[in-house]
Amino acid sequence: MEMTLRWYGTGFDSVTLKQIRQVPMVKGVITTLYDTVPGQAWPKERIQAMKNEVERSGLHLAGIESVNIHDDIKVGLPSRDQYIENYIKTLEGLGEADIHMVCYNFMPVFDWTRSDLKKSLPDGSTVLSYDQELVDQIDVDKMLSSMEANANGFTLPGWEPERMARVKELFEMYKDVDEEKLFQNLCYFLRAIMPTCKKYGINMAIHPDDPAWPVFNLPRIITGKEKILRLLSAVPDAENGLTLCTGSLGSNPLNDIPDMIHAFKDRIHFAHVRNIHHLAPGKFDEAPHPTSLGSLDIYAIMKALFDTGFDGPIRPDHGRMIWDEVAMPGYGLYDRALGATYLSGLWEAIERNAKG
Ligand code: DNO
Repeated sequence: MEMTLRWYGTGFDSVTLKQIRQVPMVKGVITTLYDTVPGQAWPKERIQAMKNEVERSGLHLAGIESVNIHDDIKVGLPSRDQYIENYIKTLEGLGEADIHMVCYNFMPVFDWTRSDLKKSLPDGSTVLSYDQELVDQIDVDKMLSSMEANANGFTLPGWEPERMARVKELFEMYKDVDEEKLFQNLCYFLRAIMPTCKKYGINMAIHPDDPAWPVFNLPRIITGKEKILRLLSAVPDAENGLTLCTGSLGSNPLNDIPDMIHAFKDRIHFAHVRNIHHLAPGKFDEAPHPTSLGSLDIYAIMKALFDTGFDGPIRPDHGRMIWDEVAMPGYGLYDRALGATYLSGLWEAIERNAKG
């Protein structure tokens, strides 16, 4: 595995490449062109400039999170073919720049959803949290303004202001899209891009839905073992794989993540590892990474990744906000650096034990 940190790019992130370079064991970053919009073909010069900037700092560009998918592709409109063509152009640019992993999601309207971006814990830190009862009571507009108001001035990933400005229209677009239709549209998209992925050796890593159940009555299809296995077999190419996000899949306590890792094995192309604390059905806080501080067995998760020979990029995921840091919610430096070091320590112990 390659330990990485997510980085949003100069001008979009409070964390610098220099700081990331100083986190023990972190060798790479996962980044993106944060100011591109879904559906746009990424200019090759910009891809190369992004890569050069990362490499100048002594880090490896280990993959992209995300190349977002245009809603017309998710809804399955006739215009999707044009957007798929643009996506393919972006993949060609990435392949030519020697970038081989792309994380994306297929969630309608919203990417990840939280009801609170700054919940205080007894130790004075703040975390992201989710409470289905609260979400059921608020309307979408209120949700948008509270996400924006609590984001410390940052644009949250997947909550692009241009798209959110037409959120009502987006809901309208999805009104006839049920789970099956969404699934078929995903397969259509994947089948169309697979030849390019093969040509350039690009692994596509779909991100699970977060939380792992439908929100605002929108369909969600990447929520558990059976549904993910269905996708992996519907498009059986090795390049069609998964981002194993423990926090997203782990939001549903019925998801047994080590078991899923064994079931998906070499189709896991990227891993996001973080802990969450289940409080009640549909209600959880994000938690510090160590096993004993949350509900997920992070040791068992890392061991399952090791035992299945996982060799892709991995990153600590959302951290708490600690030590008075001001950053994009979930993406401060300090707690993610602690997370990276903890995960690297677990890996070292697991590896040395395996060697005897
Ligand atoms: C949130 C992230 C997601 C993720 C996308 C992948 O913090 O985990 O925004 O990057 O769903 O496309």
